[in-house]
Parts: sequence; C-alpha cells; structure tokens
Amino acid sequence: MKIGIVCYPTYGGSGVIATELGLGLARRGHEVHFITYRRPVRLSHFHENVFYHEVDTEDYPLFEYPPYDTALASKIVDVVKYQNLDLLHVHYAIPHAAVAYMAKKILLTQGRYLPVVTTLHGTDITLVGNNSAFAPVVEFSINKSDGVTAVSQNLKEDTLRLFDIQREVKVIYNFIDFDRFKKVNKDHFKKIIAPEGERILVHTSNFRRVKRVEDVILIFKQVQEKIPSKLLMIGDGPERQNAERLCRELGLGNEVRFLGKQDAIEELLAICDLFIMPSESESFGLAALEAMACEVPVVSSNGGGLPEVNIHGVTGFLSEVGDVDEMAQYAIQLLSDDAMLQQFRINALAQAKRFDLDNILPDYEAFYQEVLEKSIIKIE
Ligand code: GMT
Repeated sequence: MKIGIVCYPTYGGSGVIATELGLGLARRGHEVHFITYRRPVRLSHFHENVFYHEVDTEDYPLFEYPPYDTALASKIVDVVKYQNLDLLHVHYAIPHAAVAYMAKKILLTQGRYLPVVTTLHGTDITLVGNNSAFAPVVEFSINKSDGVTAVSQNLKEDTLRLFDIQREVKVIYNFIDFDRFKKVNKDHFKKIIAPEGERILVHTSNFRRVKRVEDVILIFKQVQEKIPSKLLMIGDGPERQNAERLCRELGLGNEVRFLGKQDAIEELLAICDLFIMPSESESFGLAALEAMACEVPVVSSNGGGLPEVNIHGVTGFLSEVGDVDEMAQYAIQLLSDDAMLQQFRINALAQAKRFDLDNILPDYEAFYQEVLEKSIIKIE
C-alpha cells in the first residue's frame, strides 16, 4: 500500500505513535509518505520505503496567522496525485481531519477518491476538540472520515459522549516497539544519578497543565522524606517553570533533576524504579507504557484510559486525580519492598507485551484494507 501520514512532528504522543506506525509499516513493505511541517522527532535517519514531504507555509504581511491548513491541504493534494497514494491516515483531529476532508473534496473534482482514516489521540477530543471554538468542525470531520480509530476504549466512549458521531469508532491501542524499549544495563549512568544507591523516580511529559506536573513534585517530596531517592523530570513545556519553582520552595534542589527533552528516553528509563503519572486525563498514557516496557512500574491517576494500561495492584497503583497523599503512600509501599517491586517490574513488562507493535500493527493494516474495500464500493 502507499500510505500518507499527517501528524504533529513534535514530542507529543500522537506524533510519536504516527511516526512509529509509519516506520513499522515501511518495514513491512508499505510505501509511507509523511506530510508534516517539520521532520518528526522520531524520523531521525534514512529508512527504506519512507518519504518526507514538508509543508511550506508562505509568510505574507497580511497574515497574522500563517494559513497552515490551506498549505497542508495543498500539499496533501500534491502528494496524493504525484505519489499515487492509496490512503491518507491523519493523527489528531485538529486540524488534520478537517484539512483531509478539504483535500479529499479537491481530489474528487479531479476524479480521484481519497480514503481518509482519522486517529483520535486524546486532547483533540477531551480538551481542545471539546472547546466550542473547534467542536463543530471536529464533529463534522470525524463523521466525514472513511475510518476512525481511538487509542483506548475510554477515548472512544468520550468521543461518543461528547459528539454526535454517526460512524463506527474502532479502538486500536497505542503500541510499543520492543526492539527499542527494553531494559538495558546502564549501571554506570545510575551511579551518576544515584551515587548512594537511592531509588530513582521518573516523570516524562510535555509539561502541560493536564499532566499535573506539580503533583509529581508533591508526591516525590513525601517519598524522599521516607526513602532516599532522586527524581528525574524529562521533557519540557509551559508548566516546567512552576515545577522548578516548587522544587526550590520545598528544598528539593539536589534531589530533582530537570533533564529537558531527551531522545534516548529508554536509556533513562532503564535506571528507574518508578514512573509517576498523575494526569488530569490521559486517553492512554503512552509514556507509562514506555516505562512499563523498560520494567518500570507506574503510580498514576485513574484519569481517562489509564486503567486500561496500568493495572491497580499488579503493574502499579491508581488513585483519584489529585490524591497526592495516596499516590505518595503507594510509591513508598512499593519502593520499600524489594520483593514487591521486583514482582511489579515483571508484571509491568508482561502487561506492556500486550501492546507490542508487532501485534497492533496488523490491526491497522486490516483496518486500512477494510476502509479501502468500502471506498471501492463507494466509487462504484
Ligand atoms: O497531550 C499529550 O500528552 C500529547 C498527546 C498528543 O496527542 O500528542 O498525547 C495523547 O496521545 C497519546 C498517543 O495516542 C496518548 O498516549 C496520550 O495519553 C494522549 N494524551 C492525553 O490524553 C493527555
């Protein structure tokens, strides 16, 4: 198949999933064309069967906001026509699903039907998409897609609850590439971070409000009062400054390290004992899955689809959103019991295996095939 992929090229989960999916499809012999405004972060070097088309937005004094949607639609039309794509897969509804609809309509005037698959990732439904500034367009463009997937059962339910959806939404979970995410020996590195053998807690995110980054610090404060420990804060975003300020106020300057955006997350996860994810809402929680694949248990909130990934009392613990005290108690319980921690590590890996890329990728291929077959019927 020749597949176009539209996504955000940044560090967010939707861009990561879109890129890893494209690379996986290319390894299985499909021709994959990424159409984005910048090279996706995980598309770092040359791959067979992978092409990259950059969307160029023209700057002009009249434009207060560069018309990205128009530029993207034009680029999609161009790539579909000249690369002869079979199907377009857009990740994150805003604005990609609406732009795909526009491209599809343009191509139709030229006698070509472009089947479009939209994958809903989370905040495009629960936070931003739900906002009245976007909702009518989000609803319309989901209904106009030829196929729609959601990354968890919870996100599917949210989509059906928040919008008037006239079509089937298929759940295809986030996935993990075990060739990359696995526990590796980084003991030399561990000695630098925790020279006295302290426990290492970790949080990775884009530091947006929905992540409740300050809760991570408040949980860690309680943990390190009971257990010698260090905290790694990986990623960057609007809440980082507040989190750093809170650390200074709580006197945690030496115990917490803000590492910023990191590419080799798996090398850092390899030295960690516990992942903290207290998000307000999380459609799936890809970062938690990456940790579990590296045998790191998770203490998280129960927001959104997190209970589908992190199993309470098995791979970690779940608490109500904002219940910092309970999350801290769970973390202390786990980190002070070697046998329990070891068992949770094993359980976390076993649960992560359910989301192995090799199992999930064929679901996408089958779904594409289904959409293509229905599209042929539509043309006829
Ligand atoms: O909000 C983010 O953290 C980024 C966002 C995205 O779309 O880039 O992540 C969402 O998509 C991920 C991949 O499907 C999910 O694993 C994340 O849970 C989801 N984030 C939220 O729902 C907050």
